[in-house]
Amino acid sequence: MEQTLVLLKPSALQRGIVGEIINRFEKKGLRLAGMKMMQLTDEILDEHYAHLREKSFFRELKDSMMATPVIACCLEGVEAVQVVRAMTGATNGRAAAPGTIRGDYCMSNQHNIVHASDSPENAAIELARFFKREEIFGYEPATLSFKYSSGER
Ligand code: IDP
Ligand code: MG
Repeated sequence: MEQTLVLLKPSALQRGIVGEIINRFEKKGLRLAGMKMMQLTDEILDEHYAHLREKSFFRELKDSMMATPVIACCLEGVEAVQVVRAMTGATNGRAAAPGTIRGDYCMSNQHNIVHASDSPENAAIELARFFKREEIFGYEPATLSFKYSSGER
């Protein structure tokens, strides 16, 4: 089954909505396979946001991601990457559809509550960046047969 990385950004911690956001993923039926609080560094953000290195907002983005610790989550499910991206919504909270996390909880292009991996390939790279192997847990959900038909699992 597919796994994806979600980071609850400092904007989520400062707003006190960490539980609400995680609750959405749990209710959807995604399995929480890993979760930890961590203080990000310049080095890890240089890697994580390498595609934005040339942008004028890069420094401010990195500073905003280090303003408090973040909560890193590994979520698992069938097609988890695209499911979580759909739940996350467009990058800019003002443009994100109501019903999505960014659409419901923020007004900003930068302070947009969550990071979510954008492809299975990047999810694997990002999970390895934020989690050690032993921090990802492989228990079987008791409700699995009620979440997916046998052909879907
Ligand atoms: P994504 O988070 O929706 O995948 P990316 O383009 O990968 O969007 O950008 C990573 C993060 O960089 C965004 O979540 C947001 O916090 C920040 N960001 C992206 N574009 C802008 C911008 O134009 N101004 C300020 N911050 C931005
Ligand atoms: Mg991205």
